[in-house]
Amino acid sequence: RLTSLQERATFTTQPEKARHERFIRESIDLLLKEAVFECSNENSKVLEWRSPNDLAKEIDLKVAAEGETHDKLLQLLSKVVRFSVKTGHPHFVNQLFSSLDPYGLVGQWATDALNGSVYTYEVAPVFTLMEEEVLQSMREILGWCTDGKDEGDSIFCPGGSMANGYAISCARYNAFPQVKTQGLHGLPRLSLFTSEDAHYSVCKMASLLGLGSDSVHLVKCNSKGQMDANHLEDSIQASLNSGEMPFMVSATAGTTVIGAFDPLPRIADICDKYKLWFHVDAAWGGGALISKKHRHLLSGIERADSVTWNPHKLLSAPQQCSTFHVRKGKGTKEAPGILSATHSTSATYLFQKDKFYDTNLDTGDKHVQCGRRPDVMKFWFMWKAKGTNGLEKHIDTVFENAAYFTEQIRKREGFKLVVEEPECTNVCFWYIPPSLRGKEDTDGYTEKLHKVAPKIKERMMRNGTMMITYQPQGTLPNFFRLVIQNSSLTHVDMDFFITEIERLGKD
Ligand code: ABU
Repeated sequence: RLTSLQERATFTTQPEKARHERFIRESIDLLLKEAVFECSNENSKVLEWRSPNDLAKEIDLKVAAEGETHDKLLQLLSKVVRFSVKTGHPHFVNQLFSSLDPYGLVGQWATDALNGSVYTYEVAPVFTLMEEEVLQSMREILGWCTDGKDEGDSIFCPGGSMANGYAISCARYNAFPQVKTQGLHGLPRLSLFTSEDAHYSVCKMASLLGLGSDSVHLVKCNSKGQMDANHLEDSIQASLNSGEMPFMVSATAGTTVIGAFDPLPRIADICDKYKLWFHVDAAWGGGALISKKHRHLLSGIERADSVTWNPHKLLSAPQQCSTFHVRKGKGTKEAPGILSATHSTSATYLFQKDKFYDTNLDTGDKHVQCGRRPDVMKFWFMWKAKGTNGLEKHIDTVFENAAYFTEQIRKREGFKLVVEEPECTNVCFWYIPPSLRGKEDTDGYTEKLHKVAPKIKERMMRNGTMMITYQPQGTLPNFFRLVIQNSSLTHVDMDFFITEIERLGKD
């Protein structure tokens, strides 16, 4: 039963309350059956494809002056589920997120049931302390808390792109604190560096922050997709020689497509030498830090000034769960810590300093958002349920499955790896259909190969049997990227992916 207090707050008359309660229970039953349990069954479809025109005919999407009945709403809910992509399905390996963690889901539903916003302790006491606990534990895993000292600070962000934007904002403030009040007027022409395979958000955020995407110098990658540290240093020198003022390097730990880890210790040395802010975008690869076996991939991250890390990716927390961390950094007396110093405006209607509790717990002012969903709850609940050991087991399982899949396609006729030894759990490969095999040296081969992955993807989506993404990169023709991030998958699933691609591309 809903408590009478909740009923009073949410609903009006007594019969209305009962009707609403029944509706909520029926909706939840429907969602549990159709969106949670049925679609994690491998015999169900990943999606039921419809063209946009046909889809618009299937679901009455129009909003109108009069409301719908509960029966009609339940029918609509069922259709929304039916025609949505089932990202919890074991054969959805299309994106850097997948699966539906049971504890994460309950945490997510608790978040929605409580409908909170985290900016002050007074409206979000539990979530405020929960954020502090989870973020501090993440900083410990980053290797930033030595001898019991933790000078770092962290926030939850609406996505990894925004987290990278926070990094640019903090780095720029660190170099030129006057930017907060005076903007870019009077500053030298600033420049920053990231690899050509880094996430596009670095350029996007440089534009948003008024630096312009031309201020981002793209450093070459080696054949494994890792930033070439020699080219980084050459680029910094060239930028200095042209009169620019370099202020930051954004390295990547787990690139979006290839899954490469940049050489963090080398990049840290270069940042020390030129006094540049060292950011690591570990949105994708950060989860590997939890594993004793795989954390070496991020060795050097303990020297970073800031880190982006998305638990909704490799750690499979529900969408969205993104975090941004700063190791330490200058603040001011009024705004201690660089996140506060860079972003606070001290709105007096929300962040009154004469409250009866410790107002350092009113953490909202260091964010650029005002209202903010408590994304911490689902991750905290998962972490509590599984423990760090359970999270580690998850990471080890997804890496083991990726290694198995890689080994299978390495020796299978018709498959060719883009990178021989993938570092993360994204495995990139070409499928060469029988009609193209042995024709590698003929005219038009690359153009024909470029068309294979889109065609197979189309067949796959029309069949609804699996979803895997493809992309070109640089001069490489379209290739598949399989992302393994769901630890309930087994070798049987890995074998299925291979035979299904062969079935769909047998011509
Ligand atoms: N940062 C979002 C990555 C999207 C994807 O490639 O799955």
